[in-house]
Amino acid sequence: MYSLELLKREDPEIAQAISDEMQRQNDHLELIASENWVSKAVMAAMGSPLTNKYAEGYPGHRYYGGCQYIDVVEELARERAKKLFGCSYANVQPHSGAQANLAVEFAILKPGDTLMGMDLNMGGHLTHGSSANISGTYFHVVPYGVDENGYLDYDRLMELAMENRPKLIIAGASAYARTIDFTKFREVADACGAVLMADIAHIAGLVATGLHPSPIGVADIVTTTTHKTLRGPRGGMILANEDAAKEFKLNKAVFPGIQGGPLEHVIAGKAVCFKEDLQPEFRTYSEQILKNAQALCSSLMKRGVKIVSDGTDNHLMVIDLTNFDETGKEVEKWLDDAHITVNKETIPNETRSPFVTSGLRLGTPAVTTRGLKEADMDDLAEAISLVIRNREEGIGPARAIVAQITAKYPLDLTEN
Ligand code: DSN
Repeated sequence: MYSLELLKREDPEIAQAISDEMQRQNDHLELIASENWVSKAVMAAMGSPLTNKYAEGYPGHRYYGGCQYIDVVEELARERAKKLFGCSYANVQPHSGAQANLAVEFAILKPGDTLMGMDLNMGGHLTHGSSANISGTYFHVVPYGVDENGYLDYDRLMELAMENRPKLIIAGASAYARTIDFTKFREVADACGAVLMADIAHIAGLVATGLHPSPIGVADIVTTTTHKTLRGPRGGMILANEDAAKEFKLNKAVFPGIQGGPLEHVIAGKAVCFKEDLQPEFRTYSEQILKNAQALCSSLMKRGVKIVSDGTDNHLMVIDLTNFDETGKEVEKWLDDAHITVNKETIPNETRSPFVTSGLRLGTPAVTTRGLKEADMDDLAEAISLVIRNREEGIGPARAIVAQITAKYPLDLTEN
């Protein structure tokens, strides 16, 4: 529902920046594992007059008048989310995954209580107990990690949990390429008496389509974002079964606990996205994400590029650059110059700072939405490997490969 022409007349500076960003998205190949492109229907819902409405509270229980149509929107979003994931409770109000996680932490923990989350350096997330985040400041954090092969170390997790008796364990990651065994987390949580939360922000689309085991019915509470593999608007969500939602007072933890007015235009976008995700085409799309990840990963390994844990089970992979004596920061910049967008990433037992790193994280959800297939992944791996092997000299030849791929798969980012 947006009109760039109108914006050009009203605010040419912002219109120009948006236009430049659209050009960048079209000219670059997007391999940031957490990014994607929404449909025009999702975009239309987000750019709608729903942004004008305050609706603190929940459907049927609002603190403002005039919410009858907003209630329809939020109820549809909740119902579709429950159907998509097979659970009986959904809170679609968290503004982001970070907000969803903070709400759960607020619901379960008191300041000083013990929280276990995956170490940020090993692939975890800021909100799982990083000292730079509120979760690592207000709570006592015991991080867990991966073994020498890059796989989650469930035995060590059990030992740490029994020693430290956390009140909350978070299962989930931002840069972990292997299947997460939620039942093992459940065993640990039961053994030490912790509440188990699964953060499926990265793998939600794979979970919804049955391509990754679901934590629903295993974890007590599940959080996610809606803009990664789910291909929806930027936002968060909390899922559970009704009993757990009541026991932990999850609605209250979101509002008024940590948020004010919900973003109903975004919630409308979530509803549209969940409807799309319930269609058979979304499963086909998700299968292609996995095929592309397998193809990209094996094409890189064939070219001598080291991958943490020697492969992937999901939509992402982490390159270990130590054998090329390069940093993630350098290679991210060179790849950007070659029109390939990635992000630097710490590797297990990282020796460099998170601003420098020894690795790169790559994911296939966005290029799969763009239409790329397995054969294109081989070309893409060649471009990436040219840059890793030849540094600045590899940028020109890599960019030529990217130009061929982007011309073959143009993006349609035009107005509706
Ligand atoms: N920034 C997201 C990611 O890239 O994984 C997580 O918050």
